[in-house]
This record gives sequence, C-alpha cells and structure tokens, in this order.
Amino acid sequence: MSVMAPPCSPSPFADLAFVRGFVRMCDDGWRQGWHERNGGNASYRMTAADVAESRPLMSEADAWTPLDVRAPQLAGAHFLVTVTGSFMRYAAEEPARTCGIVEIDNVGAAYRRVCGFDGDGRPTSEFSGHMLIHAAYAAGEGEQGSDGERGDAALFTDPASRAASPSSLVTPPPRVVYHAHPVPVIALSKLLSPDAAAWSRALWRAMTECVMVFPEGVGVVGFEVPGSMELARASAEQAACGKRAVVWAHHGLLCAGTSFDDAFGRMHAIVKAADIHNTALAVNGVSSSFASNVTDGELRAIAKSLGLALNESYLA
Ligand code: 2HA
Ligand code: ZN
Repeated sequence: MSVMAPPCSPSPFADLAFVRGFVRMCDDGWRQGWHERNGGNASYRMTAADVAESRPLMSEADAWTPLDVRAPQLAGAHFLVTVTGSFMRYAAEEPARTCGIVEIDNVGAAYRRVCGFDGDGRPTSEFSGHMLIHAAYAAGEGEQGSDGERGDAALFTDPASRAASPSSLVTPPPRVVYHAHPVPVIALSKLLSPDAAAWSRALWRAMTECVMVFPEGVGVVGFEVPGSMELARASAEQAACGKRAVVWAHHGLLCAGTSFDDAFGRMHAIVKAADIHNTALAVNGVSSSFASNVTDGELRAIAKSLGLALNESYLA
C-alpha cells in the first residue's frame, strides 16, 4: 500500500506462519473450485504471538477508517483479511496483494492497514460482517477463557488433537472466518427453503461424518444483498447462537474455525454433503424420498458415541 514507509517486504510477510496457513486455505479453496473471479473472502483474528511476530513488519502510517459497525469486543485486535476484489486464484502467488493485516482501534470503531495490502488494497467488501461475526465469537471466548497465547498450537491442529474431539462445544471459539461460493451449496439453496432445521437434517443425513463436524447444525440466511449490513447482522446472529457454518441462500457458505484446517474442513464436509444430497436427488428422479437414508436414531447414535451434543431441535 502506497502510504506506508517503509513498505512491507512481501517475502517476510509471506513467510509468517499464520500468513502461510491463511494463504494455503485460500489456495485450497480455489483448487476446489469455490472461488470464481473475486468470489469469497476470509479473515483471521491474530493471536498475541502472531502480533508480536509480525510487529517489525507493521507500519502505523495509514489513517484510521471508520468501521460500519461498532465492535468493542475487538478493540485493539489485529486481523489478517483478504483484499476486496482480489482473486483467491492468486493468493499463493501474490500473498501481499491478496491479503493484509489491519489493526482495530481501542474502541472497536475503526481500522487501519498496517501490513500487506500491496497496490493500496482495502479489506473485503464483507469486512463488516466478518467483524460482527468475530465479535460474537470473541464474546464467547470470555466465557471459555482466552486462547490468545496459544499461538501456532491453536492455529495448526496436530493429528492427535484433530482426532481427539471435533465438537465445537469443547474447542476454543473460532478465530478464522471463511466464505466461499461452492456450487453444491448454492444449488441446494434452490431446492430447500432457508430453514436451518431442514438444511441441518439434509446435510447430517447425507453422510455420517457431518454430525461429528457440526453437531450444532448449520445456520441459514435467506436472500440478502452481498456485502449488506442485513447479511452481516443475520450471520452474526447465527454465530452468537453457536453456529460455525452459515448458508447464504443463492450466494454461498460461511464457515468459522479455531484453525485454518478447522474452517476449511467444515466447508469441505458441508460442500461434500450437499453434493451427495443433490446427486442422490438427481439420480432419484428429483424425489427426496430416498429408499434408504441415515435415520434420526442413527444420528443420535453417532453423537452419543463421540459424546457430542446433537441439536435435537433440528430433528424431525
Ligand atoms: O468478496 O464473495 O460476497 C466477494 C464475495 C462477496
Ligand atoms: Zn460471496
């Protein structure tokens, strides 16, 4: 970004562990076909260790820009966020053009760019939504205890902790918010009304993994204008209710995670389940009355075997 002096060198920025994890997630999504053109965006609430590590690369020269929302829970926080209009296709090639670090002011009402944003980029058009959603999760953190010092341990789940328990009820609040435009999810939004129970049931039943990945179910927001405050608020309400995945009807999917793997993995599982549902529907002559499907009792058995709290209110 042109106002900065000295400019952030792209290679130390790209070498930061959390930048590499973020870029890997964006590039993985591109390779999955979830990010046509400039579709999709992502943000990551940095840990105290991330901030300390990247501090030498930061500049305070940028002017404060008011946020469209007020988020006191995020006062003083730093976020890595995608650039508006940027293509996920180029995230791996040009990290500092695709994303940058912003600092939130000490009342949660404004931000300034402190690193990255090469070419004078600005945060994603969905930035207000991301901030409201992060505020909802950060508020939950107060209840569970801060993981701000966990650094890379929280960011990159090791195989043992990945296998231990996928339940969102026992993992720390999410730091990663990831939005994409996956075809199976958008297609399913033509077939199901924007009803969280109907969506959660259809996805849970599509494949047995789903109840393990999102036992709380998914949230659903009906049509809203992309980038609007209505979409931002409706999504943040779902986050405040404990949802880590929110379908945006006719638009895409937003997933949160405690790590990049967690957010990407949740997106991947939901997209796959929607694809299975849609494929079975097509093969079945567009009838959702399948000859065989996972039953409510079987969903309960999976949840019980893993000690997960299945959202019973979404079962038929
Ligand atoms: O950032 O996906 O919803 C581009 C979008 C807007
Ligand atoms: Zn979008």
